[in-house]
Amino acid sequence: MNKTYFIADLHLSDDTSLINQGFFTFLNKLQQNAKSVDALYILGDFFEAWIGDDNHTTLNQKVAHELKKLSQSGIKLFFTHGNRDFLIKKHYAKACDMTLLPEQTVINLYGTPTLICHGDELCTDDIEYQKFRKKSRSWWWQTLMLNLPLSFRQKKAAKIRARSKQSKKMKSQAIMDVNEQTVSEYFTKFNVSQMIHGHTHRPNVHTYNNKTRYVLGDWYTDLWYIEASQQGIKLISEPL
Ligand SMILES: [Mn+2]
Repeated sequence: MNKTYFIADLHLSDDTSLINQGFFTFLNKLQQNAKSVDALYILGDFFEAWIGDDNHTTLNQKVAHELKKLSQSGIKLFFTHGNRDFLIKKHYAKACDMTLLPEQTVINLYGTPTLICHGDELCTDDIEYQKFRKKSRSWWWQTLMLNLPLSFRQKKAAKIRARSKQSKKMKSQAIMDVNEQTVSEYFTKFNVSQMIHGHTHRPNVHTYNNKTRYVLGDWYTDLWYIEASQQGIKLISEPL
């Protein structure tokens, strides 16, 4: 029986060796079952930060190497940007042998049209964030950022990381949940009865009449993934 997998919010970085290792182990398991795995979808915030495809770190290159290996074993790879790694571009995607998806994509998941997205676009109660999101996804902002010297971007990222390390606990709680009105609008707009996303770090399965919304969890203490097949969808967590 063929399966499709979904993950999000791993927040990989040089400071997360346990998660990084857990991810490579996860990939290994998929690869061992490659014949029965159709695809892996990474729904954003895969990396804790991304400052440009020209920032070749040991971790970034190892991840690309492992993903490419997975792809070569016949598993299709897809990537939806998160609010932390939206600057991943074609160059890195090519190194990983993965397809970059638009921010919202409807896929045919074993016969059921399913909307997949990172999920930050559903958190419309956070007006400040939505303003930043709009700006940071525009071509002019991205061109401006990516044309800054790499060393400058690295210094800036290091500063942000130092600051966020101090407030890690507060930060993960501070992410707002989705706005249910927006969720309802997305179901209608994309004409789907099924939705899969991450971002909120509130893993759960929500049902509304005949519609279902699956929320992936982050990988801070356990790994979370969705396994979909003809039989249905399972939200699964395992210790890292
Ligand atoms: Mn996010």
